[in-house]
Amino acid sequence: MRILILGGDGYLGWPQSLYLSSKGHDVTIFDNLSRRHFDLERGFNSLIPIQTLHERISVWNEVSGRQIQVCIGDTMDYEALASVFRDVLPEAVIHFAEQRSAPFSMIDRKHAVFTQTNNVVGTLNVLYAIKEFAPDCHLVKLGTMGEYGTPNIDIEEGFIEIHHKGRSDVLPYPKQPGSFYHLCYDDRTEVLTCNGWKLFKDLTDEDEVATRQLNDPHVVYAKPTAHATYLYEGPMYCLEQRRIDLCVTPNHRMVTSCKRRDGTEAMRFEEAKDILGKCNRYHLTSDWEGEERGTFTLPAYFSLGKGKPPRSAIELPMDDWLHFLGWYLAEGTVDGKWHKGVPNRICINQKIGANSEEVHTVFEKIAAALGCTHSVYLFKDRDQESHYLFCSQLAVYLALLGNSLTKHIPRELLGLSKRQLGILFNALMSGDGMWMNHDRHYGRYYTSSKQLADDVQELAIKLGLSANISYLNRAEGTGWTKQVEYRVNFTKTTVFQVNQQPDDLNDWLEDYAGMVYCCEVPGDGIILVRRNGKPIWCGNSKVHDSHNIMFCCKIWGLRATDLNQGVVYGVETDETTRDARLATRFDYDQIYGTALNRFCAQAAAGYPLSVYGKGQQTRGYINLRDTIRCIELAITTPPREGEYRVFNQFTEQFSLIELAEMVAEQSKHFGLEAQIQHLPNPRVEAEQHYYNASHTKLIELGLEPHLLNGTGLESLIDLAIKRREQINRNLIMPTVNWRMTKNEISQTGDWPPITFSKE
Ligand code: NAD
Ligand code: USQ
Repeated sequence: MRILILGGDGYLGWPQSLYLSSKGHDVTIFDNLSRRHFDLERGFNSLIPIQTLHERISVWNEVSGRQIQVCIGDTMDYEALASVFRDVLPEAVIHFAEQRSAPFSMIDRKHAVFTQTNNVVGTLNVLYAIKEFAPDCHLVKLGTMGEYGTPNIDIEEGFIEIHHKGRSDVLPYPKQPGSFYHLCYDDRTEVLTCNGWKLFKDLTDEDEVATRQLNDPHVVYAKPTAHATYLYEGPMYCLEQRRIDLCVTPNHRMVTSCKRRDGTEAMRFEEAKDILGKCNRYHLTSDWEGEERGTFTLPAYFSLGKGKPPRSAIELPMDDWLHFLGWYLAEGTVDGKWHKGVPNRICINQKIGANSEEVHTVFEKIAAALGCTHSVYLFKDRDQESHYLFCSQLAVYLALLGNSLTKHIPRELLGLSKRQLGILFNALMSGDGMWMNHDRHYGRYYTSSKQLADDVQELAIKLGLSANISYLNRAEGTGWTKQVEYRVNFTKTTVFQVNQQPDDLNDWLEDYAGMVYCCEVPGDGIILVRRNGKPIWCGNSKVHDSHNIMFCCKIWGLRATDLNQGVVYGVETDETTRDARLATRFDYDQIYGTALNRFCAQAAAGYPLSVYGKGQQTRGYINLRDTIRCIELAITTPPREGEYRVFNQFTEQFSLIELAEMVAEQSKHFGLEAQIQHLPNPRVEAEQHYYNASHTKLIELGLEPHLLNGTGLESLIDLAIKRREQINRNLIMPTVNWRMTKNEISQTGDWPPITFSKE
């Protein structure tokens, strides 16, 4: 059989290539060598030295007499992929070519975006290449048991039978996409971007959208990895309440909140149609870090007046500037003797009273920094005072921030730290706001400018408040009072419960025909959307490889096997042991090392075994030898045309603590006293949970599992002991924390240096 192995230079892909070549198949490897590149860039290494890909291939040819073809290329590069498909015309494609490390994807936004783009777009290209050049070939895709998470029910093998209202069906477990982009918002929904609120249809490639994670409330802007726009005709789930307004497709992923026993709230995903008519709770607030900046630069100014020298840019202390700007945006105007349309006076009128001293001080500070005049005029009869600054450079800049109908906060200031945004917000509130209850941060901000209302809402959200916008159309007024008035209402309320009365429900299904939109973002796939001025954190269309593969089988009649594989351990196969130069990788580091390989290396090197948290996390495990056999079983019994099938590829399940205890026990045979150390868990995951996953289909096809008995484990520990001098202790400690949006893969030697007794 002609077999194309994507990612054939990796931990699994290499032994798979050797195995299938030894069985007489014509194997071609396609790999971009990105895994090796990561090692070179970061100073990481496989504990067992691995040869270059070309060296490996020639050694294989030497020991077996068989030829493996190689093509260096990237699945993201469709031309390269198309060319290998054209040359090979594969009958089976085995797809290992993904960024597969969970800690790697959690380093920061860049790594998360890379992972999703590489994996999702790469797989889409593979699907298109199959359709275009080899529509009859069988795609075997390496997925992961992790896709199922840890639900509180048995995990079935890909599909689950659902009985609902007297009817039943077998549906994908646990998701059921109907198209590439099937979870979307209507055409009136906006999304918060780094350039402000935008309708989905107006999003450009430059826009980053506001995201957060289920367990991390920090707002982070991220570039969508995909945009979705399509025509939709069918029911929409609508929810309308004082604080929430949504209209989404019924299978949209909503983010609801539920109370834990200890009174804290946990966010979770639920499909819109499943929450219809229920009293759901929603998490409204988030957190923000932003950037502290010491100064604001007032741009240089070139006067049109005769003989006046240009004035260079002026640095103003940022805190003073924000204080002043808040007052200006709320109450200020620019005017004065206009020379050729140039204003030269900034004015604030306000009632004499509690704020007088504050305004005086802030004007004095800005006047001193600019070297201009500040004068105050008191209208004693009206209880009013006017503050004036005479400075064309400042007046021209402020004029650019709009008039009463168009005023706005300069975009770059909305990226400042929470503390500095607080200064701006308080000044705005002192000018045009009203506190109903200051302690509870319950208040309102009034403005005639729609943009300023949007900006103040964003400010409030970044300060951890929930905020929505309502407006009053004073059509019956005259002059300026005829204007629309926007009101930003905010509170500290974090969680909001929608109460449902049987005769007055807040949500319903409504027929819809029109465009629906969404975008895909890294991480948990949560974005901040707004409809009718009411923002809410909500799920996005998180359509991944499996969904795309299933969809392509349906629409194009492709045949595919999705292998949801557990954690793989071990390094030896009958082929890799034929020559030391044919070895596959053995990763023990914090990024690519998986638990059991790490524990064996740690035991060999005299480190404590690094169990994250309680250690009751249970996963499915499989020996490397079984992995390659399972894939052979899959390709020799291909699915029929249009069939998408799923196998759960693991042979045993263990909790981490069980694994660590097994390694500690086996290590005793080598005279080692391995200690188990419970480290604070760097990941966000259930540490104690129900886990019962089905895995019978591969056994039915003839798999005879190599179980993790004493000898298998012993040989792994033995191998690690033989190489323990090469273990780099700086690579072991985990430094990627799921709760943080920026992590360093720092090489830390927090653990004591190893001392080996001379044998
Ligand atoms: P690996 O990182 O060792 O190998 C992946 C290979 O793919 C590397 O050689 C890399 O250079 C290549 N690659 C990555 N992106 C590519 C791209 N865009 N174009 C071309 N080549 C690319 O990983 P692995 O452990 O061999 O895992 C392979 C697959 O098996 C992954 O999809 C992973 O999710 C899955 N899997 C692995 C395990 C495990 O424990 N190792 C468990 C379950 C599932
Ligand atoms: N863990 C520890 N200590 C360690 C390393 C990990 O306690 O030193 C814990 C983790 O917190 C997690 C469990 O061990 O609970 C498994 O972690 P892992 O790093 O061994 O494996 P994982 O991140 O799940 O990923 C690996 C592969 C990935 C594949 C997945 C299959 O890297 O490509 O998708 O196994 S599965 O876990 O079934 O989803």
